[in-house]
Parts: sequence; structure tokens; C-alpha cells
Amino acid sequence: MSDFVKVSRDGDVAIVTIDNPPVNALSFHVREPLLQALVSLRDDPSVAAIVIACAGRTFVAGADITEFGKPVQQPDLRALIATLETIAKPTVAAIHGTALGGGLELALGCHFRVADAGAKLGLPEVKLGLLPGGGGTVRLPRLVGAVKALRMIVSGSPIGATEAHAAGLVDAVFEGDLTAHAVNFAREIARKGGPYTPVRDRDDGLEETDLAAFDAEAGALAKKARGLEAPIACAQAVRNAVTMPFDEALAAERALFVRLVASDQSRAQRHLFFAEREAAKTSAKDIVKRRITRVGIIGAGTMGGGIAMAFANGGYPITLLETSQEALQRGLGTIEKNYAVSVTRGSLTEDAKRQRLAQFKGSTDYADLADCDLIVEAVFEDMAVKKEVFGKLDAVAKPGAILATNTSYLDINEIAASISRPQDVLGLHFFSPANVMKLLEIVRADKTAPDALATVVDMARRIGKVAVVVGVCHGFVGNRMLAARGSESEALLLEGATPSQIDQAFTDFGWPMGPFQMGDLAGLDIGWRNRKARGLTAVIADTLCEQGRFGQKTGRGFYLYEADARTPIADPEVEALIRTKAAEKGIAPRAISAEEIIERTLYPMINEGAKILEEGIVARSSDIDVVWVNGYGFPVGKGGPMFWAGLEGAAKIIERLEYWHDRTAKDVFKPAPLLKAMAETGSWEAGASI
Ligand code: 3H9
Repeated sequence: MSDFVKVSRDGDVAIVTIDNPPVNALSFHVREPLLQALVSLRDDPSVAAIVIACAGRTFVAGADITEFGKPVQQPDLRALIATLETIAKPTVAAIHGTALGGGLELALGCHFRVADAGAKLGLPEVKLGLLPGGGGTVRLPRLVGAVKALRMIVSGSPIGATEAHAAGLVDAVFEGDLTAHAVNFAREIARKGGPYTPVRDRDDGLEETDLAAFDAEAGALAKKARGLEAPIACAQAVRNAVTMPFDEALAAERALFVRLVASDQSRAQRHLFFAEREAAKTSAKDIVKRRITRVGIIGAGTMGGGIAMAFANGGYPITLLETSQEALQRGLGTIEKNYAVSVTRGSLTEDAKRQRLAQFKGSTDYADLADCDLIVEAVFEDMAVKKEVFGKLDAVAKPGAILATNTSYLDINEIAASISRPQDVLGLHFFSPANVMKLLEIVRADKTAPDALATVVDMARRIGKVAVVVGVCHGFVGNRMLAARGSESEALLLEGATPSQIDQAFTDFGWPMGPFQMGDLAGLDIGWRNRKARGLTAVIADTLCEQGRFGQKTGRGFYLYEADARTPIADPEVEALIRTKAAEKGIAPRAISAEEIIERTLYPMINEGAKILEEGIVARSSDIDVVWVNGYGFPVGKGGPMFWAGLEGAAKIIERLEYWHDRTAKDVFKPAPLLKAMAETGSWEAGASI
């Protein structure tokens, strides 16, 4: 017996309980006693059947991710499962919560699996840049078929107990006391008598695999991989399960796992896994949080409507405020339409849609916000307008209500100082569409009360957001670094690159789209308005806006949009405009390489990131990575800009920044002191917190 693995008896059924909080990961200190327990129960003639269950909130959520990259301590997971499969008496996994990764693989080593009705089962290793390395790619297809296994393993998304039952992954689904049900199930099976076939020897799911259909599906999935190795390896491993004998396929899976676990991509994705959890750890444990039972949203436009939906999806009742009945009805109409689309797509039931809509109360009167505990304004991005709104909130909001602005750029300290309760003011910077995008920058102003901050950090989790707490500065983390990238994108155009060439360099790097495609999608007028307010210019983008070319919404921007209004088509008119503007500035076009494009756009971003760290705008460099991966599409396989900078090496980045600074004298290339210090000490390791 150990603290982490306990054995108890219910008559002739043995119950092995794994107890390794918080998620029962299969750390070495679990594997070792688990193996010993299984061997002794295997050899104990008084035991007729074995149930493997877990204490706490979940079944095993996987291998212990913190052990990756370190020498493996035996027994490893594969040895554990191999031993499990030597047991002739029936073995039953009792799954509650989530059986993920190595957890599901352990369950696949049992003869049978029973699950609580609310349980979820999956192999999410791909999200860590890995493939299931404990036989999951070889055993799962034997139960659910190759195509379903392919979809589960390449997407990494878990399925519910009912679906798992229908697919043959789970043998029975129970409600109530799962361990008691599992014991009865095991006893009944034992009573009927064996032999019991281990999953490795079953091939019910593999019969009649249509390899051509499998390859077609795998090919389509590979296209979406965008340079990530893991999804391709996952598909290969599942295919091996169909075409190779079990042991050969298992060995091939192992070889792929060993390669992936050592790859930069997997290191990057594991870094992000912990970075996201770390970023949300700002709320001190002993702080009493405020209660949020109703949320007020001011503004029912695209942003306000999206924010309102995000809160409604998290279960909050909403008061949605607009300036007129007409605007309110328009906003509510859009929300209803968006939910209807979700119903059509099958991601929401008609019932759930009705329920969500019932959570909304519309109003045109500020007094109706008096019962809200959190009020988020999403009005026009203008300091005077925001201050007017906050003045009204100061008059009507209940004491202790948290007052949040969704500004992307404005000084929240100035907004807070304009009312009588600056301690209740903070920023909630959502990203559009706010009901879809995962990132939430939570902006802590100078006087924001710690309990207000802790409350919204918790709330962010409830509405499914990845939260990063940031300090006040122009553009906060994301948009501030974006500006450093943007000015160079335009300079590259003037020097001879085309929008397509720059965007191509970005997509080759792994971004879903390049800066010009992104600008066209978001609307070029937004940046134009912001530049005008600050007395800044961007000659090409400004000219396009003056011509009414705002991007996709007007059918023209840096590109043309025709048939489906979404596919960018290179526009010779824009290229001619760029050449004209360059000639006016006396710039002769030259050939520009993809390498230069990446260096001149991403290195200034990293430089800005280092300044953000120096100023204490974020607590750790990994927070910046979380912002960029979740809000701006920075490739997950590169771990975010700061992690990637570690891979590039601070010395190389400094050297190139200085090179461009000498040539252009631009501030964006002037190395930040922190970056210089890193280069000098050589201490910037990938993934290290600086
Ligand atoms: C694998 O299994 C490979 C095998 O195929 C082959 C091996 C040879 N390890 O997310 P939470 C920590 S790869 C270590 O906030 P929730 C987490 O860091 C693995 N630590 O809770 C956090 O720590 P802290 C495949 C882990 O309720 C705490 O637990 N499995 C692990 O929102 C709570 O986590 C996965 O990828 C782990 N495996 O969500 C599943 N998992 O409190 C990964 C969690 O110090 N895990 N921690 O910040 C999850 O998806 C979620 O944690 C889960 C719970 C859904 C389980």
C-alpha cells in the first residue's frame, strides 16, 4: 500500500484506488505501487476480479507531463499496461471525470471499462505536440474502428460516456455510486467465467477498415496541421494499427513518441499548457471574492453582443443596455441569429438556445444596471465617451459592483480617476468575436482592488476564457506588440515586398494568416481611426482607407474579395499603389526574402515584449506567449513569441536588431536592456521565465 495507490476488498473483488491529486496523473510514485498492487492481486487466488478506480474529482488525466524531458523511471506506462494485460481474471476500469491520455490508455489495458454518465474520455496528447505513447493508437482503433480513433486522436477532443458506449469504448454507463456499480459489474463478469480477451487481442473494430477512406480522411486532417508534426504522426500511428501486427505497431508508436517528446514543437506546446495555468494564478487564495450574479453589458454592437454571449454561455443573466430601442432590438436580433447558427451547426440544442436567450434582459435605461455585480462597457473607443459612461455608472451601480471597460488602448487609470470608486475599475479586453476568441486580457489599473481582480480572474474561467492579467499601457500586451510588428510590415511593402509575399512568409511560419489578411478580416478602418486619434500615419493602409477599402467588409482592402467574400485575391491596383508611394519616398524596390520578413516583423515584437516585461506590465514572459497564441494566432508549435525567442537565441536577435537599427535608426529595432542582458549572460533558455 502507498499513499497514492490503495487496495481494498469488496468480497472477492479487489478495488485499486489511485489517489494522486489534483488529477491522478500517472507519476512515477503512482506507477510503481500500482504495478506492485496489480502483480500481487494477479497472483492472489482469493481475488476473482479487479476494479481500477480513482479518488477525487477525476479518473487518471494522463501521464505526468512534468516528467517529460527527464529520464524515464521504470516502470513506465507501457510496462504497467503490459503487466495489466497478463492478468487472466477480469479487470475493470471505473471512469469518472475524465480519462485522458495515459489514463485512457491504462483503461484500455483493462478487459472492461465502465463509466459514470458524466465522464469524458479522450487522447489529447496531440495538443501537447505528442501522440498517445502508451499503446493508445494501437488499442483504441481495435474497439472503436480506425476512422473514429483517427478523429479522436488527431483532434485530441474527448467524447462523452454515452458516445463512448455507443462506439464500443465503454461497456456500461452508470449513474450514482460508480465504484459500487463497477464492483457489481466485475463480480457478474467473473461469475460468468472467462476467458477474457485483452484489447490487444481483439480486432472487432479493425475488421472491414476501408484503408482508402481512412487515407482520404487522414490526408484532409494533415492539410489542417499547418506545419505541426504531431497530427501527422498520430494519423500514421493509427494507420499502423490497421496494417501491422499489434507488437510492431506498438513499437512504431513508441518510436514516434520518442521523436516527438524531444521536439521543439512538443516542448513549445507543453510550455503553453503550463503557461496558461500559471497566467490564471494571480488571485491570492485567501482573498474573499465578490459575488457576481448578474452582469450588465453596455453596447449591443458586434463587440458588446459577443461579450454578452460569452457571459450568457457561462450561465450569467445579462442586462444589455443600448441607447435606443432600435439599437437594442438590432443587437438582440444578432445574438438570436448567432445562436440559431449554432443550432444549425449542431453545437447547441434548440432548448439550450431558448435558455440562453431567456438570460437576456434588454434596457435603454442606466437605472436598470443597479442590480448588476459586474458591468462591462463596450461603447465607442473614445476617452470622452468612456468617461461619460463611467460617470453614469458611478451614479447608478450598486456599491462594490465591478466596473469594467473593454477598451483596447485607452488609459484605464484616467478612466478610473474620473469617478468616485477607482478601486472597482478594471479593464476586460475581449477579442473579437468575443463569444469565440479564448483570450481575455484583464487589465489591472493602479487602484484596482485585489478582490475585484481576483473575482474577474475566477469569472474568466467560468466563461471559458484564457485570462492573462496585464498592467496599463497603450495597447496592453497584444496590441502594443502588434504595433511593433505593423510598422515594419508596411516598411517592407515600400521596400519591395507585396502583401501576398509577406502573408505567405507568415503562413509558412505557421500563422493561420498574415498581417494583411488579418487587417482585411478585422477591418482596416479600426487601425486607421486609432492612428488618426494619435496623429500617426501608415501611408499604404491610410490611402486604402481613404479609398473606402476597409477589407473584407467592403470587398476590397489589401486584397480583393469576390466570389465567397473571404478568399483574398492579389490586387494589381494595390501593388501599383505601393510602388507609387515608394517612388514618392524615393525608395527603389528590391527583392526581399522570407527570412528578412520574419526577422523584421517578429524580432521587434520580441523586443517590445522584453520592454513589457521590464516595465512589469506582465508577471512573467510566458504570459506574453499565452496572449499571442490565444489572441493573435501565433503558431502553437512555436510556443509564443518569447518561447520562440529562446529557441532563436537572444544573441542572434540582438545582433539582427542592431543590424537593422544601424540601417534604419528606428526605435523598434533598438534592443531593450533586458534583451541585451539576456544575450550577455546567455541565460535566455527556451521556456525559461525571465
Ligand atoms: C500522456 O498521457 C502521454 C501518454 O500517452 C504516454 C506517456 C508515455 N500532468 O487543468 P487544471 C495539473 S500526455 C501533470 O487547472 P481542470 C495542472 O498543471 C497527458 N500535471 O484543472 C494544474 O496544476 P496547478 C495527456 C497536470 O479541472 C492542475 O493539475 N493528458 C496534468 O481545469 C489542475 O489542472 C492531458 O493532456 C498532467 N497530465 O482540468 C490532460 N494535468 O494547479 C491534461 C493537469 O499546479 N489535463 N495537471 O496549476 C487537462 O486537460 C486538465 O488538467 C483536466 C482538468 C481536464 C484533467
